[in-house]
Amino acid sequence: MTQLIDQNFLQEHNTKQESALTSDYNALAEKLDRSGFNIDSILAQAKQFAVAVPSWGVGTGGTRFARFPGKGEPRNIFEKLDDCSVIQQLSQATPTVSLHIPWDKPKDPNELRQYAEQYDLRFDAMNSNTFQDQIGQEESYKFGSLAHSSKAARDQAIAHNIEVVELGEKLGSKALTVWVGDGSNFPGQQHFKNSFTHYLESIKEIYNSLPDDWNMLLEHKIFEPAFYSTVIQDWGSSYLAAKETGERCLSLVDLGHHAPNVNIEMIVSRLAQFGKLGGFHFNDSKYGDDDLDSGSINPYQLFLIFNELTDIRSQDTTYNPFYMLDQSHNVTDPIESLMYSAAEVQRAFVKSLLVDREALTNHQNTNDAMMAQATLKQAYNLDIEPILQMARLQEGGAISPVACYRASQYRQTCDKNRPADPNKTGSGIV
Ligand code: AFD
Ligand code: MN
Ligand code: MN
Repeated sequence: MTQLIDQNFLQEHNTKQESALTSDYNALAEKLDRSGFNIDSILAQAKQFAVAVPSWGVGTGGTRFARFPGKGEPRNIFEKLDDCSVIQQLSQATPTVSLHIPWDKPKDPNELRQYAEQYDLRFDAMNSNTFQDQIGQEESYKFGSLAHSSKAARDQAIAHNIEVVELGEKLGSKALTVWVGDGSNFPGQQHFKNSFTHYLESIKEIYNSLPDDWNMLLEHKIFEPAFYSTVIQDWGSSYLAAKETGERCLSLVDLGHHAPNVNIEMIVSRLAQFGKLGGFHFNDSKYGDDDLDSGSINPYQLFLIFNELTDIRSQDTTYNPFYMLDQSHNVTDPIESLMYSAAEVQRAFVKSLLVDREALTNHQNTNDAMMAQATLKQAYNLDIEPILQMARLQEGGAISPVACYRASQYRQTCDKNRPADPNKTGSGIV
């Protein structure tokens, strides 16, 4: 396997921290043991945890006002995969990449697949893009795509999605994520029922072309780019569309795509109860944004979401939704943000394993509100960092990914080897 961070360098970096880690780990083992948890079984599950990296996340993002490019940014999908391989090598929690087409469209899919294989990277869900016009395209998406009032525009968007599925098959992907910007900016601009009907017809056509072992994931978003209404605005619309379309059509929950203060963990529970929770885009948000680093604003919410997922898995061990990060990094080095965020999601997952579920059920059944919430807090307040560090160490990653990455000078090397394209402007979002 090709590794871009020198293995000896990585080991040396780890060696300096290993004895401190061992003593922290043993102390935590003793503490967890007192509450009836075996640390090695938690460690084994932490090692299994995986979340996909979005290919679009390794470039520096931007806002509506400007983009301030970072140094040594990847200029094509191969360089993006190089960066993804570094994220995986150091964090050991991100073995897959989620591609966005046409941004990442390869000339030769086979070549791309082999390029990923040298790093032991695989491809997660494929993302189609009908929220932007592409050069040479006949119909414009200015007024929508899969839900457009014009059949020609809808057909073009359907054909694009089918092409993405065909490409994904060649790359070994097993899912298509569909997010559309369709919606309206003014009351009266669109007929709600008609545009939803068009959307349903379109996704059914895409669904019918899916291979048997694929899933289709519908991503809803409350607003933006449409500011009055969006066609798939909320989990209700998403559920209805998924239910209408077919068994392998599921809802995807992007943490940033809800109204402020919405109880996302309850949405998770509702969708799962009715067999329609297919996947996640992890990120965080404070106001109406949807792209901050996972766990950076509300880590308790992330924990509560995983608390639901672990509860669901305790009843159905085969349940395995798609996990992806979906963030835009404007002021940090994207590689650092993605490594850190993957670990934050993994942390929420590990803490959810440490909830005393029997006690929680008893408190719920006896209506002991104080002890029910305290049971969740008991797990949430634990410092489980030694488990994450040990998982990374034993899998060949870095005890401290960000520190190791900085010491490796990877970004500085990229800065030399990847001269920026002078024709690219500094404006616009990802
Ligand atoms: C935009 C959307 C959505 C989607 C992503 C990739 O808000 O989160 O997943 O683009 O298509 O950020
Ligand atoms: Mn998303
Ligand atoms: Mn988003």
